[in-house]
Amino acid sequence: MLDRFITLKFNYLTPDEQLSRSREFLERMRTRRTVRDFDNKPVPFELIQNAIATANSAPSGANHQPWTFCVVSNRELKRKIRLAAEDEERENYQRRMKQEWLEAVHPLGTDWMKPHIEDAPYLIIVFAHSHGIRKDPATGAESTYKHYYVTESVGIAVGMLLASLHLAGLATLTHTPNPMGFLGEILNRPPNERGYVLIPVGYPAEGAKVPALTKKTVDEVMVVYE
Ligand code: IYR
Repeated sequence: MLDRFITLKFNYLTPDEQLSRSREFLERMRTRRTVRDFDNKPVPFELIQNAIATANSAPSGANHQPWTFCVVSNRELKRKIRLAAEDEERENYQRRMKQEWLEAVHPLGTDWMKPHIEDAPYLIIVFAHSHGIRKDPATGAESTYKHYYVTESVGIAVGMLLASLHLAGLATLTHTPNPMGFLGEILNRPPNERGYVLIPVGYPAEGAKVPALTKKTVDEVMVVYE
């Protein structure tokens, strides 16, 4: 961990450069849409790896980086994950969830069927670590240590992951099948890791449709105190 300090290398930009980068980023990010219909066209692996490296550069509580990013392209594993996710979602849509939930998700046009989990060339499944485990190098004995702000840290990292994938010209779906215990079982994750989000990544299917959503304006969400 951090036991020394180095001088920050900070890239001061000219005001023009600041504005143009900021505007360009905004315009690009505004075109991001959650996609639910994927093509099976292959995706260069480096785009996935770079997005995960970007996410891994995110700030995290005590810099513990309490996350694992599982990348699944294997057909049988994708099928298993689809079937398990559909079992949970079928229960959600048909029995488990209240009318208010059904009404809230209705405009998105979703249902329990998740063919995109198999169609997308890659699934990135993010796991959050509830605590850390370290091994004593001398004795090999394992002990646990506490993580801080796990949900916040992983959320920030996932935001950076989605931004990287979008800027790389890829489409994503942030899917949180509830409950997500099956992800840890299928991917054989250790007990301190819990499923956080399942993200199919790829290109949109030809003619893919998205709901005609609008976003709140910046004035609705920003409160300025001068
Ligand atoms: N997880 C379900 C339903 C769903 C819930 C919310 I909250 C969304 O923003 C979108 C969908 C599904 O994926 O179908």
